[in-house]
Amino acid sequence: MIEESKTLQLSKEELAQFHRDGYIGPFDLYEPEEMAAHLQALRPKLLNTKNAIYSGGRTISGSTNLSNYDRHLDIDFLAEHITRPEIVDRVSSILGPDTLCWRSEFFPKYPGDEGTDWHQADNFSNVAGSKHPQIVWPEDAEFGGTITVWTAFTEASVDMGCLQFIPGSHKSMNYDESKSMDYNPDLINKVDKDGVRRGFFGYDYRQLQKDPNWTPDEANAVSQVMRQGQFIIFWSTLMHASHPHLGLTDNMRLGFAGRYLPTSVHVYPHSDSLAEFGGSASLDKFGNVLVSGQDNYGHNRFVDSTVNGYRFPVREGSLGGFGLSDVQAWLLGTCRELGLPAQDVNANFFEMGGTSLTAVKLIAKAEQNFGEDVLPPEDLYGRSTLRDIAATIESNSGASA
Ligand SMILES: O=C(O)CCC(=O)C(=O)O
Ligand SMILES: [Fe+2]
Repeated sequence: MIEESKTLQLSKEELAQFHRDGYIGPFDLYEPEEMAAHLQALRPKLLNTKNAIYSGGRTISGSTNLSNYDRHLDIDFLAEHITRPEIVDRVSSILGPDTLCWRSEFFPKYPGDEGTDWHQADNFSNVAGSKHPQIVWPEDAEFGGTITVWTAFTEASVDMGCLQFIPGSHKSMNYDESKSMDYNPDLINKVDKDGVRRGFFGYDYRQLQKDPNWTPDEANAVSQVMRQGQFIIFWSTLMHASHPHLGLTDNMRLGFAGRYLPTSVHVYPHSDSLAEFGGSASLDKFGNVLVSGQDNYGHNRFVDSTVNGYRFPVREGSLGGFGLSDVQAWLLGTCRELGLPAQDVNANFFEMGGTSLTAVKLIAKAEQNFGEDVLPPEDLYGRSTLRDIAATIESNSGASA
């Protein structure tokens, strides 16, 4: 069991690549025939929005809309999908052991549809009518954004509108999500941008540019061709887009995005409804799904089953499964939150990029969690592998190994 889950974590090399490029994959999840069969069974369920948590009201408009959000809360196959160990273990090897899924979304592209505009999302107030951030990281976190796992429910070729990424672009934002965009569904499929038809589901993402004269560095863009049933993992702060669907085939392209966060992030802290794409929906029935580990913060709402009663399986905190002590697992997760690529307890805090500033933050977090003076600076600087740091905390706090 432990051996099995271990193979699903990202390797040290993959993790380093992810931190450098802002994405990793694609990975195989379903065989194409298997995915095709799931999709066939799924289609009628997608159309039946009776039990969907945002059904009714003003949820439907434009080509993407609120009624295709969070269907993992009412469709069992999607509930299983977002909790698949192949996905969750890889995500939690990036985010730490305690991970939640806060959103899922379909991205359909029909033959002839425009490509998706280049964009980055940090706090997801980007298309929100109210302009409240939808996710808020702890104040001292180096990260922002969310991990997106985009699964190709159909084939995604260049001609059918596969994703495009600009590697390494996830570390600085070219867009200001506090600016507003006008929603104009009449322009969908009608706007040409540097020779390519692109839009953002009725919005024009260029309106959020920090510098109106800047243009994305498309020469460095890479196309993510994926076969049916594969998934790819990327930071939402990565510059991403998709090609138009050229209509050379009658088949649509369908992507399904699951979005993940550590439990330390606040989800929808400022709102009890969503207002996007010209529609709106109450968050009354919304809940996050804990997919791995546990929630030690208590500031988010969770649901433990779908509206139909399917219970979401929770992966054991993927780090805890490897014989790590609680403090070691906490330390690995915390280092990742601080932006360090911590893969195992043999890593050295300073060699993997810890600075005096990150050291101060780590000490403060350790004190917050385990008590005053549990991590004296001289001990942190003297014995700096994560194993040693955890041992220091354990012996000073009386926490058991
Ligand atoms: O599928 C697309 O065209 C866009 C997907 C996307 O922007 C996302 O998953 O964040
Ligand atoms: Fe996106």
